[in-house]
Amino acid sequence: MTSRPKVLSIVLAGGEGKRLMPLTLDRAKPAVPFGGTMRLIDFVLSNMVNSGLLQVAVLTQYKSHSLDRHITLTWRMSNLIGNYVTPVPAQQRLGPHWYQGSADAIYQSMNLIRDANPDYVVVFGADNIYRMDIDQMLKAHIDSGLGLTVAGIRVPRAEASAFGIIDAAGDAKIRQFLEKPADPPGLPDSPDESFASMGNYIFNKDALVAALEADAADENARHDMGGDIVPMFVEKGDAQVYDFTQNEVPGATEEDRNYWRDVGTIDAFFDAHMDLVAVKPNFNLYNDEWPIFTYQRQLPGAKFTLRGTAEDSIVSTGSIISGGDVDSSVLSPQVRVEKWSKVEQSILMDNAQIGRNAVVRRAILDKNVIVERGAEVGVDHEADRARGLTVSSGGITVVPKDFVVKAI
Ligand code: ADQ
Repeated sequence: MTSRPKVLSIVLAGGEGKRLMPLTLDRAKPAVPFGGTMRLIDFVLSNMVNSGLLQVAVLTQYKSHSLDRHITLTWRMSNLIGNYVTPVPAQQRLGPHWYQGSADAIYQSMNLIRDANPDYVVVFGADNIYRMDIDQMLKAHIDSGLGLTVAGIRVPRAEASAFGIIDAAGDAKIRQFLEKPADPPGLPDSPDESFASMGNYIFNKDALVAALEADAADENARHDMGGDIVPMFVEKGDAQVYDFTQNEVPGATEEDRNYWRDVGTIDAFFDAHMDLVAVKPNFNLYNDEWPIFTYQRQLPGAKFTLRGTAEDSIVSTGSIISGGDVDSSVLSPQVRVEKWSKVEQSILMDNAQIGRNAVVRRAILDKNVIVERGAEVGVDHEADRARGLTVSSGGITVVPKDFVVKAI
């Protein structure tokens, strides 16, 4: 029997998520709630655990309190057999600064790599919605004999400037890598698409350590994984791409096979929720062959009274729909929707309270928001802005945590 290679997984969870404001006002982006009961980081951690990668370090930094609490409550597994998911806060160990970029975050946590002494290091981002069997990518990495494998996916060229763009000239070897180019090149067989990095990497341990040390010594570097470390491997001809369309996850449907979304903006975050509530969802949360794990509080089931309805929606535990109508929406636990109110195409996070005769349309309500009797959100964008609410370029109104929307 060949022995299993030793793998340390690192999740980069220090992103600020400025473009998700105000949802990231007082929480790190990976801690932003998603899909009613989950948080963004649950997707990568579920993928790791389902892939059999059980030694995971989560590097946190920015406003990490709720992220640390979530990881500790949800993800602290038994350490009896030496496996663990552990949050590692910014340590300020090597110099006066917090992590400067994602590469610096790993460099400053080098002791973790030294202690674990793995053959391979899996480094994944924490902000994306997808299912992936990472073991298949690891096998492709080991077979290649190269120092780095980057997961890649085709994206519309119009959106590609937000990503690292890969030129693999037809085979797997990466010829060129451009981090967030202003004018991303299209693909030879599909000019309106570009091949993007998913921000997920597998390294040979020694090659990663050498690259991080070279990067740390370079005063002009941004100390960024996509901006500095990946190009270093590409220049040496030591990087390949793993095409995500090769990845097979059990229980995937025709609709959600190889689904991957970056939810870095309010509009993308909103659209990914709408993908969940379609009758044939583009992303199927109900695939229990590859479960997405999260923390669940003990709450009674959702209750519908006084002819309250919900159609094409997710309604989480502890919620009460008392006479209102909910359509194409995602409701977190303990939401209340009162008589004669309407909630359409919206995301209501924990404990949102919708009063009688209120209307909530194409809106995201953060935790504990109260929409008072007769008040409206998302109906008149000028009125929304006048209250100090954010309206995205796609026309989604965002109400920050604890805000009270009064009737005008
Ligand atoms: P971005 O997501 O824009 O692009 P970045 O902001 O560095 O890159 O975030 C990557 C991951 O690292 C996220 O999970 C984030 O939370 C985390 N992170 C950022 N700074 C950190 C820090 N200082 N400490 C710890 N964690 C940190 C990246 C790649 C692109 C790729 C896209 C895909 O750089 O090449 O196309 O991801 O979404």
